Amino acid sequence: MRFEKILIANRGEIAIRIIRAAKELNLKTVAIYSEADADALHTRLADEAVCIGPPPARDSYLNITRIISAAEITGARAIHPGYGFLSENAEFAEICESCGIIFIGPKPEHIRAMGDKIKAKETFAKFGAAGIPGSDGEIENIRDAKKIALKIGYPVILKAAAGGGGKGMRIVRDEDEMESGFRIAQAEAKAAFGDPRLYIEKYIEKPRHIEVQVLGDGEGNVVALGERECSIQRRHQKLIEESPSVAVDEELRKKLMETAIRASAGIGYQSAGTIEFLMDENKNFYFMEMNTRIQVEHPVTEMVTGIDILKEQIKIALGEKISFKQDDIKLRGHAIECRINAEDPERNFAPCPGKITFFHMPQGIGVRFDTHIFAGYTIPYTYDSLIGKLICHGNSRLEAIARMKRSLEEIVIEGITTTIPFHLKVMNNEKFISGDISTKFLEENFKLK
Ligand code: MV4
Repeated sequence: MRFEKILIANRGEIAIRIIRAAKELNLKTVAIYSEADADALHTRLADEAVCIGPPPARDSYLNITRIISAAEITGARAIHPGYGFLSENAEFAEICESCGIIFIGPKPEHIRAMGDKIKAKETFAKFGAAGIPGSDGEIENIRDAKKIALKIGYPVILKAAAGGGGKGMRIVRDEDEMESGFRIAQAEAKAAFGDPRLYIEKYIEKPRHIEVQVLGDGEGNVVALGERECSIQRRHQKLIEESPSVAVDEELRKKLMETAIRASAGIGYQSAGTIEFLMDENKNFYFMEMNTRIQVEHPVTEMVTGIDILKEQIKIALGEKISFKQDDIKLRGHAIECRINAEDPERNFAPCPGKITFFHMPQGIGVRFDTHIFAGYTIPYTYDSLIGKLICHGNSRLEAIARMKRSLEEIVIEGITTTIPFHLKVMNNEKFISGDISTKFLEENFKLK
């Protein structure tokens, strides 16, 4: 590959993950950082680092003008946005393009199309990835909502077209609840996204969240890297993910991957992406959303496929073909990820930023810890509380769980409170061990709100 330089428009563990991939591809790296991150590891690991502003994200990691300036000053030809921040901002992707900078991610029109959940559902249905039964498109008023709900049967769920992540969502259990439910969901959607449009679906009571990782080259070639089970969530924040899912057998996996490939190839998707499905208790699966970014939980897929998703994503953006075929992909063993947050699980997961006085890394066979922390590092209160991702691989799910348990016991983080004790409880939970999980798992077994 030609000599190139890329700028990483992010911070924390994902910035480091991107720097590592870039280095292995012989690319030079430019970190950007806010004043709160002057001592952060990503600024030290990159070849160059540019301070782009004060701590608030809108003045730094979300400030498009400053980020583009940093790329121009340092001569970076490409920008990787990571996850969060500007990663799903179609306008940012367009501005990069118009400045002659490669946006390492999907085409702007795909980011935009998938950001509109009604449009995404419509598009995917056209390619044979059926969504959950409900309204065809927007519902404009309470009368129409009631009419559709009667047809599909209660309970139903109202969702924001611009939504995702649970905002502007309302479960409606009978006709009496529709009026208030509709008004609240609409108001929330308008406040959160500036877009009040809603759609309606049959509510699935105890679904699993199953997602398929894809890589596309933009010319209709798409590979699927198996599925991830992400049902263990609290307030729409994933806490534990694994691959493969215990609920998916060979036959179902084939169907899920075929569906994901057909739809992403159909739209000509380029880059790494994730197709989210909801699966009901009878193992019917429905398309829910497409995430047009590299995701936090991508390492579990890397561990079972042996494929470096970040490197593939960067290579695709720089115009290379995907270096393997669908038939080359072999899933080996089982991987689990625990997100370690600087939060107090005993106090409703309240953030606990502060100084890390001592740190010991978990090690040994099958253990990976993606983190930006080190002894002496102070976690700023300005950003989210993810401080590391512990990923354990084993030949079987039970071996991966045993490895996760011993790694959670091995790791030492002193000076702050973390979610490590919570993860140990889950790893020792009988239902988790047997694979009896759903998006209701934490509510039902841990009395969390
Ligand atoms: C649903 C659902 C049940 N039925 N849709 C939550 C976030 C948003 N992306 C979609 N979500 C859901 N949509 C229907 N028709 C249940 C959820 C849901 C959920 C989904 C995935 C993971 C965790 C969840 C927790 C609560 C609700």
